[in-house]
Amino acid sequence: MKNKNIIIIFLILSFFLYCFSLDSDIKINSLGFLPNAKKVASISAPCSSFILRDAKTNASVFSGKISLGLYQADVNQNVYIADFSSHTFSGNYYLDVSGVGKSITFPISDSVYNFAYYTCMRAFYLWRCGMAVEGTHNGNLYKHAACHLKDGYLDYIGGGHVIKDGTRGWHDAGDYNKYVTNAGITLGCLFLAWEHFKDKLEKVSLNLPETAPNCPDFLKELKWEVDWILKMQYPDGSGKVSHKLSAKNFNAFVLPEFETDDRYFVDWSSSAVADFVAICAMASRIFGPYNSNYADTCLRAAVISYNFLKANPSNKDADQSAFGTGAYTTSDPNHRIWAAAEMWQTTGSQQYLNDFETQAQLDQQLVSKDFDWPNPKNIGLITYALSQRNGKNKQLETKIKDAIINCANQIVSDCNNDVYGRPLGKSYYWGCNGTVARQVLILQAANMLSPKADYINTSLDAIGHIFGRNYYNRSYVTGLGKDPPKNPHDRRSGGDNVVEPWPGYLVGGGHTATTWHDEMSDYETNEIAINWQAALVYALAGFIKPQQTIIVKSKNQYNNILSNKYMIKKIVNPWSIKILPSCPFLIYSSNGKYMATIEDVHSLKSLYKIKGVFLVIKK
Ligand SMILES: [Ca+2]
Ligand SMILES: [Zn+2]
Repeated sequence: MKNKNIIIIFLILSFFLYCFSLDSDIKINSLGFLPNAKKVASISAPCSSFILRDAKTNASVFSGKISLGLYQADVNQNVYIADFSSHTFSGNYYLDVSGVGKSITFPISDSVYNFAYYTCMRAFYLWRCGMAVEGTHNGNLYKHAACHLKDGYLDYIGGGHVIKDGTRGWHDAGDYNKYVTNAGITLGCLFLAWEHFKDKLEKVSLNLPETAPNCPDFLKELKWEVDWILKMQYPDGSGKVSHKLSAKNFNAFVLPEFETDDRYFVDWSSSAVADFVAICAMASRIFGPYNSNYADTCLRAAVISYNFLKANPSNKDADQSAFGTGAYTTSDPNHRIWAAAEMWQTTGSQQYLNDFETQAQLDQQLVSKDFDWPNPKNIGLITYALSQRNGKNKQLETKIKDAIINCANQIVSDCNNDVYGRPLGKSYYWGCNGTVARQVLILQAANMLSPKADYINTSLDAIGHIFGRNYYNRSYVTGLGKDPPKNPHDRRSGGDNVVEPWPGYLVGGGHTATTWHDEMSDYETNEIAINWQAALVYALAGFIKPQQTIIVKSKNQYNNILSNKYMIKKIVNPWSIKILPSCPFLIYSSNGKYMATIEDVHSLKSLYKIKGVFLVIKK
């Protein structure tokens, strides 16, 4: 009897082990695939063929042979690639790999990246400093009260123990401080996302509080950070820019309103001044159509600091000796060249073009494949290469365009040589997941200069790697995709009472291919940060499929909409309600009650009976 029980227990355990191992070797982008794009999975177990099955009916819809396994030393694995790119029909599917098992179920659809984009962009809102924020994800409510309202003291930049307004902005990372040279590349990436994908982004509602009237939601969120950046310029009119606004030391894992140490404007650095110029110049041209006063304010500030930079040509680091928080120290040439490029693009003024071209001609490397906050130069080079303005030195223009394209070709090649489709190849270090996403800037820029399917497919490989086609078979983004990080190094997640971490945040990743630790204390591999997040938002922004929204106020309008195959969207603050991961555009009643997904068209007719304003999306 006893033996029999043991055998039964053994069989049950074996069954669970079998179930657990079902998908563990089939690594795939868990967000899914666009119908006409490349679709591959990496399988870390011997196999020779696979079947793509409909998730509902289990019917075979496609089958294929699997390529010979490739050994890759950094993961110490033989990995096999299943390619089902030629299956282009929308639906929900799984891979059935003989001898290995079944993959997770994943969608093929035009809208697979919509919700990830929405959530990752909303993550910036949830990072806001200086106001209360709240949002719901997977049924969990995340919130904190207004924080750091005393930002900050002037002691270290002259002015004594007196407060000057330095509120707003985003918390930088897992900590709550605010650093200009990291805000630089962050806003640079996000402004480029706007300039490259404005047609899509301007249609997406992010359900934000009204903190920037007349601005589309994407810019509304960016303005919260630019508002803060503007306050980092010294009040003395010199054009100097404080390097950071920070407490003296990192603090405990509590919600931000409970972090009450005094925070200070820190000494200026020339790289902070240059990033300030670049950001304010971009802000001026991008906010111009929506808020001309703000655009003027940004440009005036940029000119003052640009003149200061010109008058002070040497690199100057900030004196941070009183501070133990993030240093973000870097030498300034890569920042100065970016500042000149954005000043020219915004104003068209010859002096800035001369400054940019003089520096670019002296530059030995130009486009870098691997770049982050210490080197925002690529953003300036992309701005220059794609600029429609006249007057460029043709020879230099060609050289820079070629450098972007050559760099993109190298990224494509590195990606195709990696068994997990990692465009950064075998390069691992602090924050490298952010760089994996950031390479999409170069790929998309190359695609605008010289369109090629490889650039798009490699961009999608970057997204695929981040969302599950990797050694871990896990998403690197909290709250999204398969088996996402549970314990990011994030003071809000560690300081609240919700088990699941704050949603939509990319973690930094391992310093080798196999040393990521999903532990809160591991800031080296499991922190979150605005610069990585911005790169991910850029990467996703190119692949969303937004729908036009209309506010419905009459029965006639509603009937018209039904006949034209529009779909209804939410009404009041959908963020306060559970949102289904597969679909960002949901239907709510005016009291905030969830009604249906947009795909549930049959329910539309009954909905109008409920009082309230409906948003409607064109199919
Ligand atoms: Ca928590
Ligand atoms: Zn704060």
